[in-house]
Amino acid sequence: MKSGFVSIVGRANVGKSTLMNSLIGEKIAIVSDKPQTTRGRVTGIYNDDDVQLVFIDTPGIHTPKNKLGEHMIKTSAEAFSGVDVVLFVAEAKKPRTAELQIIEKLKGSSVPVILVLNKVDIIPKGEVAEAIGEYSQLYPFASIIPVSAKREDGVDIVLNEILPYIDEGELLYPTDIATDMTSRQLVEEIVREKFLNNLYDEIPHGIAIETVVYKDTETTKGEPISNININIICEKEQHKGMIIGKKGAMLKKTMSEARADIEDLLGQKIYMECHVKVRENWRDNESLIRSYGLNFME
Ligand SMILES: Nc1nc2c(ncn2[C@@H]2O[C@H](COP(=O)(O)OP(=O)(O)OP(=O)(O)O)[C@@H](O)[C@H]2O)c(=O)[nH]1
Ligand SMILES: [Mg+2]
Repeated sequence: MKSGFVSIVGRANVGKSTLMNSLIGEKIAIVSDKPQTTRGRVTGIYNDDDVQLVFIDTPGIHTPKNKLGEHMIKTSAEAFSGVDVVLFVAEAKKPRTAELQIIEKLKGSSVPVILVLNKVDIIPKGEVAEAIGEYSQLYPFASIIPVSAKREDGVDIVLNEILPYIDEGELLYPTDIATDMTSRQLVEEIVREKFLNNLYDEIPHGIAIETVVYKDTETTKGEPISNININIICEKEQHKGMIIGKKGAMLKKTMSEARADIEDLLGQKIYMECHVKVRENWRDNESLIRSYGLNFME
């Protein structure tokens, strides 16, 4: 039996969470077309007959604009060490400043780094080849693998390249779970994902989900159902209006999309209520950040 930890790092929006989901074959990490979707450490567990890999998806590296951003960057910085392999994800294009800065950080670490060049489905072949050439001059990567995480192309090669660096070891988690996140955390993330997809500009970035009640119970027919009551926290009164929408249409649509995904993931029914609350500038308020569980490194 082999087991080990693999972290996934890179600039925001390059497809780290999409890659993790396709590596483990399950949708655990939320994905959106907006940068800074992932806010903390998200684990995804891969199992086969003789190996268990614990993937650690991290927030995209960016220049923080508030205290929440600083927490996110700290979480990412931790992922450069204390693991068996680092997957460094970038788009299959010439490296940008953010990538060059990440490479500088890698230079201080002795962990093998596999470079995953993503989104090859939308990048011309010549550009991909050029990117491989440039990156190979910059750092002694254990390997460089072009993939399309979205189409699950090349993802099996990434798994094969990881295996030589994984030592003999005991199971780290039971083999029937895909993450160590609680149902409550998964629900909060799915709701946030739907708002990221449905709203624009700063509004979804200023949303946090706070669970008030999470109670597993049974319907009158004896089927399992969870009663969930959440607060949707936003930063401004004006944002609250956008979140609720005309005659409540936005809130209704978003919550019904979330409920469908949550019931799929949990494999049971839920009953979910929500309230929208304003907490001015919560992203710069340490005690609110902590109360929403977003202080991952403390
Ligand atoms: N065309 C294409 N799009 C992709 C691919 N992988 C991811 N994407 C898209 O890129 C966007 C960002 O994907 P995420 O997986 O959320 O990126 P991330 O790196 O986790 O982003 P942060 O959590 O914000 O750091 C989404 O719109 C994805 O659908 C790919 O292989 N091809
Ligand atoms: Mg992500």
